[in-house]
Amino acid sequence: MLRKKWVFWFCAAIALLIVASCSPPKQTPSPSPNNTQLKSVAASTPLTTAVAILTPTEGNQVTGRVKFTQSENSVMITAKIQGLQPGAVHGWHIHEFGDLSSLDGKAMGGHYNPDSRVHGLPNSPKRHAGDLGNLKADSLGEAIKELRVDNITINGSKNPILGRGLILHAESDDGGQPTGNAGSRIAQGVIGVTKA
Ligand SMILES: [Cu+2]
Ligand SMILES: [Zn+2]
Repeated sequence: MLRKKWVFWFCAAIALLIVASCSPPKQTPSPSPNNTQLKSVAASTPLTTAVAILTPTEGNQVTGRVKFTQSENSVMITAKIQGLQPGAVHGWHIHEFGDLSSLDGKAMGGHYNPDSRVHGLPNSPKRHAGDLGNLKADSLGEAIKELRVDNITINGSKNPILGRGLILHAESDDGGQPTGNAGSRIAQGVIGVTKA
């Protein structure tokens, strides 16, 4: 009787050992910072910065960099543009599409206008979300502009601009309808994700 019990417990112990040794080793996922970053963007984690690099449309020489910085209730837009005529005033807007495929900038579509408003200058509360008004070149043909707006977000729920287009026009924006009479498109860029 005592011997039978001993045999039973011995076999049970062996069986347990076999099961334990056969279970697969636990896999620890290898951390990948790049993947994490890409997933965050896809899941619309709020971004704090975005950038548009302006390149000249056909027949023009204007280049520039426009940075967007998100704070709680507004976006600061900082532009540095080169290759303009000294003293010239140029309209600029966020346009509907981030599509660079047209040499004249027309693939960018019309002004970004998700609220179905009329055109206006930044001092007007009733304007297209993409209406940024004008910037002015200095005596060297360079324009540096800072503008804070509260009607857009980089990729939040209020009029997100990520992936849209940025257009610089040949003429000034006079605030008139339908699009400010700012003339042809001399530079274009896509608003994209940037490091910081
Ligand atoms: Cu425009
Ligand atoms: Zn407009």
